[in-house]
Amino acid sequence: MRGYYFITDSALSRSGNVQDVKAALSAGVKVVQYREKNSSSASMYREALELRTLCRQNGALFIVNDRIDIALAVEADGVHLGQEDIPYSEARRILPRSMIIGISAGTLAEAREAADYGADYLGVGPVFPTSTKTDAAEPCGPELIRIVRRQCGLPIVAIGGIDEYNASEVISAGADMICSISAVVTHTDVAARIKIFSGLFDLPM
Ligand code: 3NM
Repeated sequence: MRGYYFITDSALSRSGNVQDVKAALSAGVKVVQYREKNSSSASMYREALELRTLCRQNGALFIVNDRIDIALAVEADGVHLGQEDIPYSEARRILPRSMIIGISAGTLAEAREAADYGADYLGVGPVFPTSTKTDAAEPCGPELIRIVRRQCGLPIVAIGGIDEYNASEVISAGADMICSISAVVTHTDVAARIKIFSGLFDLPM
């Protein structure tokens, strides 16, 4: 799959996660990740259920960041796990085989390890400096995308500090999908912002 990978951020959002996801789906997004760091489990469950329904109605995959319990409860399509989250092997053991597991990698070693485990896709980043994720590692640059593209067979979602000015470079380096949280959800017209990024995939490389 190629295109824009949408991630929610209620702390940065102007209109809230539900409105943002509706806008993303209207812009043609086919993968939505629910990433919520500041809510109770009860409100996460309710919101995830609503988002999951919206995604299903629009033929988009619904992925939950970190929270395997919420993902299972709402029958999400998958989970996304960071290096500090529950290990891949445990997640694979708990989750139905059909559920997607994406793993964050900030180095080639992490990408190779995730590929060896059998992850379904890689989130590679932060590509550029970002203030959205407070504990983000050192930026890896588009060069890591290029290297991972050559050395691992997995789909790559590039993330971290990507904006409309540097996104083409990341796509040319081999990213299958790109995500840009702050450059999208801090704006009032989320759909229009996404279309800027998804339009870059149509350009000749
Ligand atoms: N994960 P922005 S960087 C959620 O490197 C997240 O794994 C990252 O936000 C990683 O597009 C990041 O605003 C934040 O820079 C991305």
